Amino acid sequence: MRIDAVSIFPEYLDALDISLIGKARREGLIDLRVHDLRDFAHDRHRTVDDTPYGGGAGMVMKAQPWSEALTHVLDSADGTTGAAPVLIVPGPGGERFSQSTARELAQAPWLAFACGRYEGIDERVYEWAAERMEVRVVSLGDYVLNGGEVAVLAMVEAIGRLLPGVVGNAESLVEESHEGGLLEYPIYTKPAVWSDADGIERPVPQVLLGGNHGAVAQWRHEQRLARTAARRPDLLHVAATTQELAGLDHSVATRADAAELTVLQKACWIEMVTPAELWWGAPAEDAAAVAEGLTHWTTHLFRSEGRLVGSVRVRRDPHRETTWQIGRLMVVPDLQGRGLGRALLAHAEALAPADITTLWLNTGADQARLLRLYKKAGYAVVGPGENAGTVDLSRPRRG
Ligand code: JEH
Repeated sequence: MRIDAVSIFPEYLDALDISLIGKARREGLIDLRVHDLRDFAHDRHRTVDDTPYGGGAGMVMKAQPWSEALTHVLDSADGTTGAAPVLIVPGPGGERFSQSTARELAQAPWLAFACGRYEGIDERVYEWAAERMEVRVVSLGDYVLNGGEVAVLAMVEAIGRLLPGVVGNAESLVEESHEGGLLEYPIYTKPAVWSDADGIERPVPQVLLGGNHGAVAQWRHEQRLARTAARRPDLLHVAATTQELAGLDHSVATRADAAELTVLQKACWIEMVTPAELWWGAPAEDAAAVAEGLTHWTTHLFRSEGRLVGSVRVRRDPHRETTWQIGRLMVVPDLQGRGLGRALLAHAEALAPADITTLWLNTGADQARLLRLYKKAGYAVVGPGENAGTVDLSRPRRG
């Protein structure tokens, strides 16, 4: 990937020589070129700012040095970059930068960053640039920095590590934080008991030392839920958005819900035509198997006056990162046919992160009412499922 950055403090970006991004530059995976904006100011003092029209505090960056600097960048286009870069202008009033922004920008062959200072850049620079390239004003978060350089360091690092070959371990990219909408679990390394400087012995949680992989996965999932509830409760409340589910209590399933979920599963498939053994395990699963499933999926529960009436589970496809898997859509038999299933599906779809391009489902081939529901929602059968007697369905995320 080709990256250009323009700044009045080019040394600020020297940090990009270090560590993984520095290594990627030396290996030629990232071609980062930093430009000094003052090289494009032609007066004795190399002036890049002036007072704001209409009054107000501080100084504004002049249009002329910026248009010349960006022209210099545009003129360096080559066979690998395409005609023009995507221009990213960090600013406190921009769209919020997120992991999905990073994923999106990592697809571009050429990015250019314009680091403002003072109160920002003359508005006519944005108009001028937009006539020549795609321009995005992007903010790191809701706090005020003194300029765009720190934002560029953060964005280049977030984007750079997504480029093929930059982060050695491909798995570390799959296992990103926020997967399934939850925060990450706590991590530990040796020694198993650490004596701190006050002589206090701090052991690693026992479950991690036992070699019981199922127990470890369950513990980690519970830790993720507890942390998310404590630090980012907003991530647990996407449910409220779906109108039809507004009257129900929403929660994300924990191991404590496994028994109840097992009962719901059996109730939902009791009238199945096909013998349970012939297709996916759902009706046959015991509480332990259901609990195991909770560690690989985020399962959303809906209750009415405490009673579990419906559930659906979601996750990013472990093998295709832009596919969102939806499964185990269940509504208690006495409430079926009232639109709850459709609402659960909409809820599961709404949970998909922004970079998801494909929605995917698997169901029993004989589940006529579910198949009708999915087809009405725009899904098409794409082939037989992994388990006998099941089919896979999918649809593009946007119609
Ligand atoms: C800041 C680029 C170029 C300071 C104040 C104002 C806020 C209300 N997340 C981020 N925060 N700040 C930046 C950023 C990013 N990305 C950022 C920059 C520049 C990025 C110059 N500055 C300094 C600066 C004006 N205030 C903005 N307002 C919402 C608190 C009050 C006015 C502009 C530019």
